[in-house]
Amino acid sequence: MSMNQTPASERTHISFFGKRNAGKSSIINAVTSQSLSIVSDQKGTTTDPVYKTMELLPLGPVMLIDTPGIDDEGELGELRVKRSYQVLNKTDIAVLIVDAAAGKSPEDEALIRRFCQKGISYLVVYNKSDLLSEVPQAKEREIWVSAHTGLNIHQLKEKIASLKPEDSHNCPLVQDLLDPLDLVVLVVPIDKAAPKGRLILPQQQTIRDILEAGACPVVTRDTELKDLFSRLSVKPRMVITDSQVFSQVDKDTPEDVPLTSFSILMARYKGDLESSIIGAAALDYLQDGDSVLIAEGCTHHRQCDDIGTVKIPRWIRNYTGKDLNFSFVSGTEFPEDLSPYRLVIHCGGCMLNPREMKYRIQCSLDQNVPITNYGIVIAYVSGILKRSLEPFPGIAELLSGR
Ligand SMILES: Nc1nc2c(ncn2[C@@H]2O[C@H](COP(=O)(O)OP(=O)(O)O)[C@@H](O)[C@H]2O)c(=O)[nH]1
Ligand SMILES: [Mg+2]
Repeated sequence: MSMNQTPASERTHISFFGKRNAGKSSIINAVTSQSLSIVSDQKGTTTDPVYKTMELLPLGPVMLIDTPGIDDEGELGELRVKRSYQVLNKTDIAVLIVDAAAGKSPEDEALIRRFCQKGISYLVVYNKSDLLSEVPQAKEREIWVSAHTGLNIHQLKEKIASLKPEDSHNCPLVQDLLDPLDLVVLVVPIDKAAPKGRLILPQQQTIRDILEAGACPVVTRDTELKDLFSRLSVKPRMVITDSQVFSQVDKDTPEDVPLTSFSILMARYKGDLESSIIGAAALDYLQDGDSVLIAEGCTHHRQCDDIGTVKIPRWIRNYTGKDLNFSFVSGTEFPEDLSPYRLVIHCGGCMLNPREMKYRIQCSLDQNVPITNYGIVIAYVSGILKRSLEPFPGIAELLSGR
């Protein structure tokens, strides 16, 4: 990912579904005016979801997702169908492509029911209209197009762009807690786990959000924090730290300065701060032999990896003193059946879009398995969760009595 691009997790995800050969790939190519997906009259040409970013006004930056057919057959085919259905979990807007001559199939109808159940805005696109002698009048949520002749492709773009995702998150990262010219100290350790030459996404986003509030970010490493405080002539509005150096930063930050972490801000931003606080409290009830699932949103993030597979299990074993079994999943895998687990600990999900993160949380809560995240766990086992929730009115009370 380039630093100059809107991160994938911030883009509206628009997915194209439909039977094999309905023309999903051709439509995406027509919409983006380029040949990105392979088009062919061979069924099952698109075998894995294909991702493409573009600007689609007035929606802004979007992620287009081309999926394999929903009617694929055989062992491999079923796997592809499953992948297509998994794409639903991150879809903000669904576009269902139907062969105009064939009409909607039972699979198409089933998909539309899924869109409705999941509260996903959708549009039905009848493609290959060039093969019809007469193009029917479009009903609501419908449009008749031809990827080949370009008929109504422009209108299709406009129609997609006018569909609003049903629930986009609207809690800001931090700017609602700041006044103009407030000084905000950000603590970013630069150790060997830090990526080379750049800051990680939650840090970039927080800096951007502070600037938007007209406040002033001061970024320092943990090793300079104490000296920084002795040089500042005004009291910072708050300190935001990387979770990994939480304990030290807690000691080095004067008691009257509010302290929180990037992970806690991200959890609030994605709407799962409350469930993850309640989830962390489940650590106190773990018993010998219990299984804990550690889930990571990406596969390539070395820093997360260390935390997830090594540090978190160690901290939890130390905190609970129990003999626990840890299982790990990463990337797009997330088990549908969570019943073997007593607790799910997820990464901050900076690479997942809010809808997918919400889906994973809902999946756990539906199965009565508490779910929390790395940053909250670290704060909890180091005994500073309460302090780090003070900047958020009404939230610290969730821990009262603890
Ligand atoms: N006549 C006609 N054929 C089309 C149109 N769009 C796609 N096709 C053809 O339908 C076949 C399947 O297209 P493709 O985009 O690969 O379908 P997908 O499997 O849904 O991705 C190809 O042979 C395309 O050339 C269209 O608008 N009109
Ligand atoms: Mg295709």
